[in-house]
Amino acid sequence: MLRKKLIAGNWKMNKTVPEAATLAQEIAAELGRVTDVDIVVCPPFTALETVGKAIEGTTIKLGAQNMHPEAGGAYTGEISAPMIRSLFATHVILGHSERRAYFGETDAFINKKVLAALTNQLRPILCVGETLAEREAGSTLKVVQTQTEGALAGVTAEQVNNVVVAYEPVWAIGTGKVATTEQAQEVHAFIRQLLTKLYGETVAQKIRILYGGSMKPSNAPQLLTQKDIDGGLIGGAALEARSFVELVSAAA
Ligand code: 3PY
Repeated sequence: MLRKKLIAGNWKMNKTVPEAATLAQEIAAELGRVTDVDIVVCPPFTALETVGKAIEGTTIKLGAQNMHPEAGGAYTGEISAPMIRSLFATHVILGHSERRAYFGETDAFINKKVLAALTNQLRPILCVGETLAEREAGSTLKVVQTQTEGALAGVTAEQVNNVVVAYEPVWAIGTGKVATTEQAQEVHAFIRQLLTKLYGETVAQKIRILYGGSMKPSNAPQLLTQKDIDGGLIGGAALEARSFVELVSAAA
């Protein structure tokens, strides 16, 4: 089964609106006609509309970095799926380890968001991954299983086609450390096996599983040749057009 590679940029809490516009224009100029790799950019909420305009008419898709599960109401500071959809975004990153660690997000809460995103025609990029302590304790696969099953509870086989999973070992995020190709492929293969158990072979073979955690032009080519690595969720290297373009080339 040939899965089209996907490269998604997670800009995190970076870029003012003018800075985001500049980066988006540069990316659109270089990558706006690419069709052999799917490309998603996920700026901060404040820049969604501006970036959306900069990539309008190109093949590049827009994603948010988070959302609240409710459609609206008294949730000061939060943003809902319909709000994100109204800006023509198609994707939303959910369950990033920074949200889990700094904002106490649980698998149950992430599950609500996944279900709400799907109901609102947003494709979740669901992040899972273990901490260094969990890896050293030998519980990587168990942690990834609990997070994946927890986040996907109640998601049907038909809906899961719209989910992208991102394996992001927490110890490789913002640390410059990257999982070896073997470490990454082992977990990706495990996630696909788990998806096979949950949804059957045909569905699981179609789901894209991205690697995230210090992926950059120097390590991407090797990671992207692995059987179950279908692209990348990119942090730092997505903040500069040149490196993002190189990552997309590595995936082509
Ligand atoms: C990173 O590469 O640092 C990420 O967290 C991507 O989401």
